[in-house]
Amino acid sequence: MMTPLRYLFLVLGILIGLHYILSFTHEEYGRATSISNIASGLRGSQPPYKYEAKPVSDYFDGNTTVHRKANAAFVVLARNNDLQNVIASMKQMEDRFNKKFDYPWVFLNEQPFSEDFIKRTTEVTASKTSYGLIPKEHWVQPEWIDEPKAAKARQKMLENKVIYGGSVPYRNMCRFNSGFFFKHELLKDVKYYWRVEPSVKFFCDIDYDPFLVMQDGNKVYGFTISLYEYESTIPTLWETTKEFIKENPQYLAEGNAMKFISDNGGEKYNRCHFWSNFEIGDLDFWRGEAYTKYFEHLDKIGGFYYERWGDAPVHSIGAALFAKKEQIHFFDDIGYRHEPFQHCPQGAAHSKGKCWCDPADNFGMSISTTSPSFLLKIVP
Ligand SMILES: Nc1nc2c(ncn2[C@@H]2O[C@H](COP(=O)(O)OP(=O)(O)O)[C@@H](O)[C@H]2O)c(=O)[nH]1
Ligand SMILES: [Mg+2]
Repeated sequence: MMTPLRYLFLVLGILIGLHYILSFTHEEYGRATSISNIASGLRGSQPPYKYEAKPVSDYFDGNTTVHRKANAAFVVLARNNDLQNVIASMKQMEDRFNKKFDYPWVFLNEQPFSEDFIKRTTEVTASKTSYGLIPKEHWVQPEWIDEPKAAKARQKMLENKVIYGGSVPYRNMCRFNSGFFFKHELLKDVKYYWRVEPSVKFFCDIDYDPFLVMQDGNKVYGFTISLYEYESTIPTLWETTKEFIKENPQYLAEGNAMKFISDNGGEKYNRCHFWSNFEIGDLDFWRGEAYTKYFEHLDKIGGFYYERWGDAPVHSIGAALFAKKEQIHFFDDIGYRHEPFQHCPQGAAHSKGKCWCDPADNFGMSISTTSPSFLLKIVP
């Protein structure tokens, strides 16, 4: 005879048996009903809020097993009121790259940074941040510039609607980026830099170290977008450059990238330049004798103020003439936007980087084979 108690034990036994069978055969069921899970459910959920560093071998391709780092830093030139846009760029760089690689940030300004700027930019990264004041002589219009002549040039550019044509601060910035940022005290012991501007976008995960690409390949300049400079901002830049080369032919590198910047062996500048709001470069290259002498020559002539020479064509010409072609690197797999253009990696690079940009919206693609970055690749 089955008593009610026996029925109860039988049903319980069947239930426990079923539970064990399901736990072993269905992983999800097992996880959901484990004692620890039920207990943590009672305590409240505890997601992994803290980022856990992956083993270094997970994000270095190939054979690298030891964690190597370059002597490098991000460099951000900004004003206090650029703060919100600086933070937006930084956050993306941190998320896509730097929280794994831990490179320091260096901020430069001709005015002292505000407490708020320092607090917010420190907050958004776990890496070291430093804040530098730019010495006056690296920033303001030098005394050898004939101001009435410069003012006349600015007025003419304003009338002709040349972008930033009437601005002195913009010219100071271009001259500083061309010839001085790499001399700043905070960068004197640093070898490689990555320039980051406010309001830029980084579209893809960067799971390798571009600084090591520079170091291991003995490269001096890295870019993502190249385009044509406005003629009206640099009418005499190439003539001035040719003068320099004529007087100092010893500085021209063998196997240089003259073909990137000139279609007729140096006779004329074709206005191709690397878009310098993105740069990964070797500070020692800019501090070297060839570029230093070149910049001094340009600075004495005064075209930063009598015209509106940008740091992009000046850096590009410097890199193309004083480095070997192979020392200039196209970071094809770094998705990047600075208004109004972007570089969006294509094909396998797009999926590898889990990029969120539209591959059809790619500056290099829109001008296809006339793109300077394409030209650079085919230059023999
Ligand atoms: N401290 C400082 N930074 C500046 C000044 N003007 C421009 N910048 C920075 O220089 C870089 C280029 O300036 P931006 O306005 O982006 O010029 P654009 O990219 O050519 O339109 C950015 O990193 C700016 O934050 C300035 O007067 N003072
Ligand atoms: Mg900009």
